[in-house]
Amino acid sequence: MSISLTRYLVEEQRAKGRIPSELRLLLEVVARACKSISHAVNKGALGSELGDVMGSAGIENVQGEVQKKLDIIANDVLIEANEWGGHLAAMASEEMDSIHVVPNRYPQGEYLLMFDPLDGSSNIEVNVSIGTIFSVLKKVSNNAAVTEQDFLQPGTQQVAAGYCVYGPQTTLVLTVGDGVAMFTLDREQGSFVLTQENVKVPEDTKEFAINMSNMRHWDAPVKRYVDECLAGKEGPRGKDFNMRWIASMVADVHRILTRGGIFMYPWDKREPEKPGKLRLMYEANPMSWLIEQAGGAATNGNQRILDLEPKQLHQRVSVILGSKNEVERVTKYHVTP
Ligand code: P6P
Repeated sequence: MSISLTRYLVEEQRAKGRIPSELRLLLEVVARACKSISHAVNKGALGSELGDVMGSAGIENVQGEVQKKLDIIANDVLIEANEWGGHLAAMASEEMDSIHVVPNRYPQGEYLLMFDPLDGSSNIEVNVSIGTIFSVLKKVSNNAAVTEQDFLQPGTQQVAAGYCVYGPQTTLVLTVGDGVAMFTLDREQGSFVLTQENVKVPEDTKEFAINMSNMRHWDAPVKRYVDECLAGKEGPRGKDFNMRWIASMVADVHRILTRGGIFMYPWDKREPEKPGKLRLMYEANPMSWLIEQAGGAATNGNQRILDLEPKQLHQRVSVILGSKNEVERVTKYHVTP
């Protein structure tokens, strides 16, 4: 008999005492919002009631990236779905400069929700998988007014993290600290059904993911690692490697959780003042926790991503994550060149 997301979360709450009911309710609301986003994404250019949803909204977000209409739709869906439930104090999003405090007309809860509402949006108009990434923290300060400071907690403090990938299937991938579970959307039932649990990332791999066009800008340790992969059987690794780069972190991470691999978006010389391209709070931290919960590893080249003390809500970070032995090798090249 199939197990729904609801039943999985009730078991995590009731049988294992892993999560309180407030967090279970929050995760159910996030999953429902992902279903709505999946519906909007699947309509693609047919989403005509919203005008050119596939195209640009002509607005730049805090990252300086031009927002696609679907980015904004996804952001609004998550905000509207989550603000009335009474389990959140505030939300933060890649698409919003500052935090969104739950309006006074609704009860405030103890959780903080962060998300990248539609990651990989450069793939929207070419019909390639994109996704929503989310991370949940608890508000730990006692001050009544929730501020950005409340969000600045290391990734080890997350109480739930996950993503929903909108691809050939819509799949929600989640951890509450009890391993990683995958739920596939059954469109006939309209519910997420458990299709894999205790997901494990193989410790070794022959597949790496990086944007090779940036090679001339990389630091020496990354260049050394990739050169060794490219040298294949005749080189120091003694085996051939395959390369993938979907330009959608959700899709690349989903592949790694499914069959192993290493994903790298390292610091490079193009914008040396930036530690990396990807954002720590709502991309790297949730993905790193998922990978670690599945037996993989995640560093910024020098240290564990989940241990990083955040200084700013939208701060960026260099990301190396996936199969444990490969991540350790790249990290070793950084630490002891
Ligand atoms: P590039 C998408 O914009 C994203 O944030 C990640 O999902 C993806 O891994 C990366 O950027 C792709 O970056 O420079 O290869 O387009």
